[in-house]
Amino acid sequence: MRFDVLSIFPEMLQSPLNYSLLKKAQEKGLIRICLHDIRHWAEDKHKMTDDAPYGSGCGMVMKVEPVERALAEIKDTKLNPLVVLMTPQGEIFNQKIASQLTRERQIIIICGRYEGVDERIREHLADREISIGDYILTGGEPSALVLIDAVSRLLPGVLGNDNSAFSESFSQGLLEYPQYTRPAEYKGWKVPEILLSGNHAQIESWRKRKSLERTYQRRPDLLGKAELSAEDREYLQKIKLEDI
Ligand code: JCZ
Repeated sequence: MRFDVLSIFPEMLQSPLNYSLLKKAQEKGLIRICLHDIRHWAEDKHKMTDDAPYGSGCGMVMKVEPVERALAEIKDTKLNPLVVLMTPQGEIFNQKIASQLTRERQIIIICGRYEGVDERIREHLADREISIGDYILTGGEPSALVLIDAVSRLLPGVLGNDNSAFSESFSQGLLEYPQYTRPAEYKGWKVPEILLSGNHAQIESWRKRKSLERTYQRRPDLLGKAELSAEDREYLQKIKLEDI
């Protein structure tokens, strides 16, 4: 999978993409991330990538021509690239979208800056507009990092253990159960006895119950879409009645 990022501050992304699993994934050739400075495609002598909005108003708007020229050069048509515009007005990013995007071969991400982008970028150049949540950032770069990270970790070989991507929060639609490691007791704070028992069936059942409790307490909105067994539903009823 190839990611291309268009930004006027590509250095902002350099360091965060070069640690840990994303760094290893690039070294292993599982993903390739190319950062591009939009200014490179600015034509005038001032290398302008923004301009004042038509109809007046404060702030500046990202120009369409440099982005169009950049796309023309970066798009690898053999890979049928997907162009994503990061914006607060896009569909809200989630695990399902991350999973859909793993099917792409080239994702080109346009990061806006200033007060926003010329509407024609949205209309004519982007295939998809994505927001990482309902809050306003100074630019699209942090969103691009989030998208690349969330998509990359789902690709085969990126995580050490192929199963770990799936057993985590959201994949079954539930929040993660509590985890502990040594020591078994610290300052009187104890690890639940059951986890030390070695009884794997009981541990699995405890974990599932904790996931259900936590999801009910913190994110009841997730329960509607979660994949629940008859046993899970029964336990959930009990939680609701006892109001755990
Ligand atoms: C350009 N400000 C691009 C995206 N989810 C989210 N929040 N904020 C953004 C975003 C903000 C921006 C630009 C200027 C994206």
